[in-house]
Amino acid sequence: MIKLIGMMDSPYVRRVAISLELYGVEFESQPLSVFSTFEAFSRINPVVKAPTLILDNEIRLMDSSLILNYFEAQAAPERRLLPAAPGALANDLQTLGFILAAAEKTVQNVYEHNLRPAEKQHGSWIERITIQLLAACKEWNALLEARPVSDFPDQVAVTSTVVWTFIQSMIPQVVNAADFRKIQAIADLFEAQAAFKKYPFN
Ligand SMILES: N[C@@H](CCC(=O)N[C@@H](CS)C(=O)NCC(=O)O)C(=O)O
Repeated sequence: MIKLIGMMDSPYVRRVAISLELYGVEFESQPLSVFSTFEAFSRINPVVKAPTLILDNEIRLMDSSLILNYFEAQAAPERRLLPAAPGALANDLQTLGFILAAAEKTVQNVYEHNLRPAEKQHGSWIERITIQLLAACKEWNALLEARPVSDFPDQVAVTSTVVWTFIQSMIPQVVNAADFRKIQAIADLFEAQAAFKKYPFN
């Protein structure tokens, strides 16, 4: 059985889990932490990156977008989470790029505050990543506003929802939800769906 290693408090792990559910791919979730269970994680993947996905033939896939590429390529047309037409695909990849940049800047913010001792925190770096994070959220919100409204959970909906829930759980004081109403509305819509409830943020 395919194994997904990593915890659902990671937006990268959670986007893979929910996408696999939507693709109809069976997998076993192994919620190892890259911090508190570093040793156990490193026995599976010495690089200790979540998500790590182990295929039945023991091939280890890393990086959520690479993992999703693999499954998207073999999904039945009605289960695909990305559009096939180049124009629509470019639009969705553009949106995903801004969402994933916001996720990366949020992770950097959390690591800077939680892993680094207060006296070693770098103020101008925090300022820089905050500017980048808010810029990414602004583009992301505008791109969602320009999209047709749908309750079909495609890859933009999945990633937008899990990254927003992550940001609002970790650093709501940095990213004010009231400034990004479209992102919030999409998250409210999809967090209520079964696949998202099956793999909650925790
Ligand atoms: N671009 C990667 C990012 C994955 C990532 O940074 N995961 C974090 C957990 S949220 C991690 O593995 N952190 C431990 C580390 O980087 O050492 C992806 O999309 O999977």
